[in-house]
Amino acid sequence: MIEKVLVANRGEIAVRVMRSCREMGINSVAIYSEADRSAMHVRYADEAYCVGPATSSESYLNIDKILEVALKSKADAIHPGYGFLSENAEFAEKVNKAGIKFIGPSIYAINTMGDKLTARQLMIDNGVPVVPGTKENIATDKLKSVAKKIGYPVMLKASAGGGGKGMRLVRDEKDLVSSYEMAKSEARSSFGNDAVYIEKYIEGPHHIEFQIMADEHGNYVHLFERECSVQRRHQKVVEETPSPLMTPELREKMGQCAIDAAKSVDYVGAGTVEFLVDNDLNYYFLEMNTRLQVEHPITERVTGVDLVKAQINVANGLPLAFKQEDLRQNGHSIECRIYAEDHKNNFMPCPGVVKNISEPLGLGIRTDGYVYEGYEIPFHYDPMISKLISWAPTRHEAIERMKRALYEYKITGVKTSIPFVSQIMKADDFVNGKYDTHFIEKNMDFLMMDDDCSDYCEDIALLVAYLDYTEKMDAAATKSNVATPNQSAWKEYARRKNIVRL
Ligand code: MV4
Repeated sequence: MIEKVLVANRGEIAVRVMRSCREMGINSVAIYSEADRSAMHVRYADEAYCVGPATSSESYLNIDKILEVALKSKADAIHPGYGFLSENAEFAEKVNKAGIKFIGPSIYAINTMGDKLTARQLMIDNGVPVVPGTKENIATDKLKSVAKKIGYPVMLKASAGGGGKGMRLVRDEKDLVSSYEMAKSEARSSFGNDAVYIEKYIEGPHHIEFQIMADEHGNYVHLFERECSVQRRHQKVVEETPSPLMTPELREKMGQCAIDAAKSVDYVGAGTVEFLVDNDLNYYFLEMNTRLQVEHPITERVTGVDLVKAQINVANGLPLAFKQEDLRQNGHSIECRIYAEDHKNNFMPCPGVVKNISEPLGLGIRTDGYVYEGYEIPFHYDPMISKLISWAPTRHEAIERMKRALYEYKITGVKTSIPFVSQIMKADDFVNGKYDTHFIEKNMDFLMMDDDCSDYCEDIALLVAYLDYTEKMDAAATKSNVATPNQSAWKEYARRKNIVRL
């Protein structure tokens, strides 16, 4: 039985994983970079070890160093979280070879799903629908005839890509060859694999994914869908479950396809099968993510399943504690990702020191975060600082509750996407559940129209505090000749009066 887990990650997900470990009586080991000495996951863990300098490639991606720490600390399992080494087959293999359990699927599953052409072929063989297109790396001389047969617009995709990398949309034959050359060279330089294939382009698609869970005894379940169409440049911003587009019949069919996809690689653990869904509710396999996802909490909220606990139980060789017929979607859950970024300045990341933070609480609210007052968000890593998750019996109430929680959420010192996601909750297309992957670009003007004044309100509050203070001091001075107040005195006064806490 697993008694100590090394969490090979940082930020909110490292804390999230350790929380379940603590509930299970499992000790947690943190690893951290030199920039993360005072990070929350280091404080939360039972033990912590530095694995190198701030740069990810030298710390959170340093396989040999992480293994050395795992052996030294006598961890019996490693949880990779998401990102970093979570879908790195070489890492999983080295972990297993060191006699440590990798909390995730087999090397074979990671490799097969990591190569999009191999995965596509496997889906075809297993009756899972894929977007019409080619099954192999397309050669230059066949390019035009194949594209013509599929019909424009078409999409060129790198086999080693995924998540939007190495992708080109081609609307006209005249752009085909140049786009193909670009996709190929991008794939070669980014992935060291220049295999490219062609698909029919699906207009205005939805991104809907299914959570699946499997054990080592051949049991498979899906934990329903997540609607992830609110994206910007392939970065998810808001996710919800159930999907407003879903019908019970479609859910049943897509859920079964997700299970078939997982079975085709003998999948074990938690995984996610992504689909594109068009406006006629045709659905196509896109890719399978062989890890826990950022947006897993909304699934946890509607199903009542702790996915990290389930992952650890599966890694212990236990059978799944639930069957498909035990699972229900209870109510509605929404997640807003909170980034330290300035959406008014081209979504520029805004690392820096968090001055004040007060997180929302109350019925139906969960925050998964890791920043605290005085914490300096390092610029070396992803700018996502927390996830705000709402739950309510209905979608309408879940949106109202999310708006309430976003109103309560106050962070000063760094700019955050709180005002931006607040506008998403108020956008008609979102409220009506009528949105696809083009939602953000279509609604950009409205989404920028927030009433956030944190830019200047803090300064104004300080001025008011100063005026208030000097007025009182002047009144006192006329009586007793006291000198004009110094800076630190009126700042202190403002702080005591809570005027800077916006
Ligand atoms: C597509 C597509 C339309 N047609 N494939 C983007 C991420 C990568 N995993 C696949 N992506 C897409 N593939 C065909 N044949 C549109 C997208 C796409 C997209 C997909 C999911 C979520 C957001 C998206 C935003 C732009 C494009």
